[in-house]
Amino acid sequence: MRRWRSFPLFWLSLPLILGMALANGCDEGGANPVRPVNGFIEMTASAFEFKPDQIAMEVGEQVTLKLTSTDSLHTFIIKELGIEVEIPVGKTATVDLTGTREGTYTFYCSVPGHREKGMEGTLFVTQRPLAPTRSSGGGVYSY
Ligand SMILES: [Cu+2]
Repeated sequence: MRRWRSFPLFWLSLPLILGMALANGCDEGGANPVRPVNGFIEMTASAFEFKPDQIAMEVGEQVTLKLTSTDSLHTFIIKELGIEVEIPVGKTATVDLTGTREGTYTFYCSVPGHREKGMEGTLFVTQRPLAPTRSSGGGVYSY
């Protein structure tokens, strides 16, 4: 009988526990990079963040990044890839990421002070996963 008395307490605390877990999940939402949908990734720039700030694609994938600013002039820079575009308010700036090589690239806004306040993010370019079907013995690709 005593066991049953403590039972409701458990159920009462359950939403609390779940709620905390969910809140945590939201905080870490940025940890899951956004992937292209139909070849596009849409991103907004505002003072002082990119949304999403983590994006991912595969080598050889055709990806166009669509950038819009919600407040003032921002830029989108990836030094290693020679990408430098301005994002004026009211216009969509596009960046062609097709053919980007495997790697992890940092992008940022070059308007003075913006990067320092957090306007940066990461582009992950990964190899395509190997096809599950293997034609010959070893199971490892040889070139
Ligand atoms: Cu900016």
